Amino acid sequence: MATAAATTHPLSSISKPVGDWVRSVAELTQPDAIHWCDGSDAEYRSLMAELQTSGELLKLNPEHFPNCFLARSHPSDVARVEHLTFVCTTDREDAGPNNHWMSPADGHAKMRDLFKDCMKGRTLYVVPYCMGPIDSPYSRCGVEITDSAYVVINMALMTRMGLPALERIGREGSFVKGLHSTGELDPNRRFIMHFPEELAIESFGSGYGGNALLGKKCHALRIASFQARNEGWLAEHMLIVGLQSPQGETHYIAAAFPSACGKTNLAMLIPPGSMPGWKVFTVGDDIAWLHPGPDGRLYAINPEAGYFGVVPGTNPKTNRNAYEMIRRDTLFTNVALTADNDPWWEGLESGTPVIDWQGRPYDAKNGPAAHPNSRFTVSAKKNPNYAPEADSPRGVPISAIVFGGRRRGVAPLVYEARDWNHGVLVGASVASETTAAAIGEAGVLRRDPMAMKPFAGYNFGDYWNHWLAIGAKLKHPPRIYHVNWFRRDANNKFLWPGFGDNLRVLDWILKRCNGKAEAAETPIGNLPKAKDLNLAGLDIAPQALEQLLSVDATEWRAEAADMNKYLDEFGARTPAALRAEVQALQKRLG
Ligand code: OXD
Ligand code: MN
Repeated sequence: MATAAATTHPLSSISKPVGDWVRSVAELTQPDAIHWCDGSDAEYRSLMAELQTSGELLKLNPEHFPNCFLARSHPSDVARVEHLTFVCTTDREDAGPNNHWMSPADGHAKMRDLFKDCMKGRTLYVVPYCMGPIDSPYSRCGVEITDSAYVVINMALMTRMGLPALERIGREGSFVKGLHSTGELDPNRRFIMHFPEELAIESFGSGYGGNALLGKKCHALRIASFQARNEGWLAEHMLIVGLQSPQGETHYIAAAFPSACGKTNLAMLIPPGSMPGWKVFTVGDDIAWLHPGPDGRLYAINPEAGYFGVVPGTNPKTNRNAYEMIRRDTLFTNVALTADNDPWWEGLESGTPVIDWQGRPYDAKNGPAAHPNSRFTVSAKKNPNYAPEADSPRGVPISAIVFGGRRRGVAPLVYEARDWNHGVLVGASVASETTAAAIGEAGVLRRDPMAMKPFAGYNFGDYWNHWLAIGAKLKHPPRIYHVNWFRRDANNKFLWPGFGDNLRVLDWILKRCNGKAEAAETPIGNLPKAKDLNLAGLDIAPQALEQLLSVDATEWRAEAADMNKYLDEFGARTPAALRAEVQALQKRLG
């Protein structure tokens, strides 16, 4: 009986709605014990100890990687499952062709069957959390109920978790209800359901981050995007980075890229040696909540408090900050091990793996040593470039919005939208090659508008309309850009060095925002000429630059036609203004 479950709650701040909900979930799931999380250090240490005793966490070499641990997930549970992720709205059209849909009644019935008695023999953890600075009017709270201690410690690193959140929920009354159980990890009994009209999430059968840490993709993107439309703001799949020029002027940029396309690297960028005086501050690496501010500018907060980053490829050359950051106080998931019990991953460029991510002796015949979607979880405060403004309740003003995708051709290194509405088309046209962040074939080109294909909690037609409406409200809207760090030559080699050198492109963007840089007008938007980019100290062939900054009208005519076809999928919900933007583009292309 749930009522007999041993309950720990030294908390006086449990409001009736939270208490009632926890009680009803306990009745359904029948846990052996209920643990109310207070977010204290003692609680964190005790959960870490329990996870080590149970073998779910392995301590890594304490001399090389102090306070670092390794978790291994089930081999069938290593990424987000988009085909099992549903948005349950009363009207199917509200979820749109961009989401899998189920009626709320069917969704609840299906999940009730899965959750029934699923926590017998387990502990039910109640995890109150706040997405965003605890004292920000832009932040939103939730409570995740889970039977996974691994999820609790991840939520403790990724969100403002514990008593202050519970107290805020008590004051506000409303909160997002997230119910999660790892179930039996059976891929046939795995569903991630969203009920945006009820501010509720139900996730069963997966322990993987994006499916199980409900504050992240489920709340801060899918539910929040729906809420944001009703309330007049935007919840976006964007990093937020502050850039201080050698002249001491700081601007903030928000940038949307599909999963595993380098958002964390850009958010933690290290300026190349040939660009002295630049400073970079990370506000966020994955999600931005954007609000029109009282001065007519757009302000951003990062709802998260930690990073759940892709590990492979991280090394002192690609991202020294991240490399240093994850050498202590970090939780690794699905990386390999060296003989010294150090974590190892492809692209580390030192050490040798002896145990693969599944705990087997490493054998190249079995594939990569670390899973391509292996992850680190670490508190944002460990980032040497953590922006103090990341905790500011009012957020940071955004000067430019940057969209990007992973494309071997067509999209140039950078171009600038003509105005906000054109920028909405630029964002809506983002296309990218798929990556290991989601189950399915990698490397397939797909449309991923605003990098939100897996995360928009409602119909993209309505979503674009909302973007247009937000622009109309802003007296000083950010300028909008598109970048492509991934363009390749005829031999399939990357044309642009990427990483720290991306600052050269951001430098041009900021100069444009300040009216200090020139651009060439093209049918797709404004491009720098090679002379407008700071290329000092960069070894790049003139032909490579020419290719990076070229716009092929034939390719772009095909691109525009494809975009029109894509917009057709959303029928009458596609805004007329977006159609008009494609027509104008086609006219310019001739
Ligand atoms: C992520 C993702 O984990 O986008 O951030 O998949
Ligand atoms: Mn992401």
